[in-house]
Amino acid sequence: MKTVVIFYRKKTSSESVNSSSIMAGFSMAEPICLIENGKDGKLCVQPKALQILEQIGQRVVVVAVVGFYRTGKSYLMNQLAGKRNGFALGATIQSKTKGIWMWCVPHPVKKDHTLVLLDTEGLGDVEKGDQKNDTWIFSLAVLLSSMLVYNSMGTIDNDALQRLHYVTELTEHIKVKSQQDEYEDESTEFLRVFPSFVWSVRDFTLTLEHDGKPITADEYLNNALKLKPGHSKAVQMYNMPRSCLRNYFPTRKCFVFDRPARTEKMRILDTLSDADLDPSFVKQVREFCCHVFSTAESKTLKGGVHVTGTLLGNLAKIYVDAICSNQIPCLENAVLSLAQIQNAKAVVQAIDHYNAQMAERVAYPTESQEELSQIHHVVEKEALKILIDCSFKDDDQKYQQKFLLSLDEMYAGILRKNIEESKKACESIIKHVFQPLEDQLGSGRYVSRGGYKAFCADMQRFINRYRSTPGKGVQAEEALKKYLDGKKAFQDSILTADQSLTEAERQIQAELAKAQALEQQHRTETEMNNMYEKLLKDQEQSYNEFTQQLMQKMEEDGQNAAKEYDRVLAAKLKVDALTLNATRP
Ligand SMILES: Nc1nc2c(ncn2[C@@H]2O[C@H](COP(=O)(O)OP(=O)(O)OP(=O)(O)O)[C@@H](O)[C@H]2O)c(=O)[nH]1
Ligand SMILES: [Mg+2]
Repeated sequence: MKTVVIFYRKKTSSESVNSSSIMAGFSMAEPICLIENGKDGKLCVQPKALQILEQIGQRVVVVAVVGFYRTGKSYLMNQLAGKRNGFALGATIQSKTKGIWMWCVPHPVKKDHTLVLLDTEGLGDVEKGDQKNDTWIFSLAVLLSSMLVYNSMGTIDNDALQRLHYVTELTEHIKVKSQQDEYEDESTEFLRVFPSFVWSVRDFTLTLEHDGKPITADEYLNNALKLKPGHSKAVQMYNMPRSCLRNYFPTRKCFVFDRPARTEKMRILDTLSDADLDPSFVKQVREFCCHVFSTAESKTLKGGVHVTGTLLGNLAKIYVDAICSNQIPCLENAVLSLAQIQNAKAVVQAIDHYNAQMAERVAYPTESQEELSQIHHVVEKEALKILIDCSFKDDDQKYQQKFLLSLDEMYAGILRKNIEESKKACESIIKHVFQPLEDQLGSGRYVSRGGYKAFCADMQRFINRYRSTPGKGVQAEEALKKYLDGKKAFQDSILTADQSLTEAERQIQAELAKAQALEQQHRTETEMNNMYEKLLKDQEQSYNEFTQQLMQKMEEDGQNAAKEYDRVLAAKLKVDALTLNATRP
């Protein structure tokens, strides 16, 4: 069982304490290049695309299309975006799309998700010369997507499957762990993170029948993936891509498409409306889109961590950086690097939110400590939510601790400011309220017979007026005490000079003045104690809030991990069952 360790620094003295950053979905008017495949053969993530992804705080469903060049991939992706134009099509025989292009649109079904469409460079272009990047493009599409659409022309025959050798090379181009145990079964790990698989067969001209009986497109695909018994080299060659597809992509679907239009219209396909297209093609495209929208899941990392647009951008960068430095992208390392980048960002976001909101909501000086504490708790709760929602895999709670320490410092600064502002406000109110008393003192009116009584009466009247004046803040009694202490010498000399009083009366008045000074001292202490008590309660409340949010997050993480476990288990069972069936004579 995992032990929950909660780091929280207890504060020592008075010094001590709109999820706006979770941005909504993003709709791009047109696609842009995410990963450039340069002429020098270097892959490079485009900063502009990263900037766009950075702004997407929503979870993403990532659909990537891969396949041979000039097979209508870009056209199909445009259909998913609900547009005729977008990803550029080419009407010539030369390949069009280069690198990996991205189009982020609001998900048409999952309202709080963004649909990220990735259109990739066609594989197998002989003109390109260097085929090395084909494998990387294929691997990146697998690594970044939650649904992979493999697009091909004609039929799913042995030729088509042999051309899909990229899938057999995936294990050479993707590492699960930084230090691989040689006996460990990688395919389970692949199941965790690999996308679901859709094979789209274009210009399909056959009839979906098997032994005279109609079959579905899925059955057509599964029949094509049947393994041959035996162990000869030829059988192994035959079985290899089929086994890989079965093992890595147990969730498979197949769609066949008729030719969209007559030859003369094909060159202007992107200008044609549905009415100009073959109705069966239009229907097939609709069914394909419905399937993608309803079944493509949001992209997750190991442990069921949901990927946002921001994370997706970082993920692309981490993988491409690894490839560029001649390393094999490693799933484990990617998650660790991603967590570091993301968690550091989450701390900054949470701190920024706290600072900005406190600046906006606190009117200095607050009337009471209670008022300031309440605002602090509301904002602190929001900031904690940002931190906890935006961070993941902070296993040693390094980032949470960092945030809590900053929060302590920020709140301490706010408390100091509130005290300072209160002092200033009190001084100004005292100056205004006690001005008539100061005038009388200046004129010497109280130095007379009966002057002491008049002084005391005036003083009490002004004290009452001061106490009922709002806007003084947390230092009201302290500031008053300071003022009254300053007047003590005047009060004594007025008392001494008042000839109307007998010695006994003077004694009584002196005792009374002492008692009043003591009462003021008591008020000041109470004011300070109340503030400290409130601050202690603040700490307790903060601690409880943090614990509660953390526990909730751990519960959610646990649920996500359990869901992932169930999904992987189901997928593994499916693979095993299909393998058993496939090898049956
Ligand atoms: N025969 C046929 N042509 C299509 C189909 N869909 C699109 N096209 C046409 O085929 C040409 C290439 O389409 P694209 O969508 O650019 O193909 P692509 O696979 O993205 O091509 P690359 O980016 O070069 O790999 C264009 O003229 C399209 O209009 C289809 O289903 N069948
Ligand atoms: Mg294309």
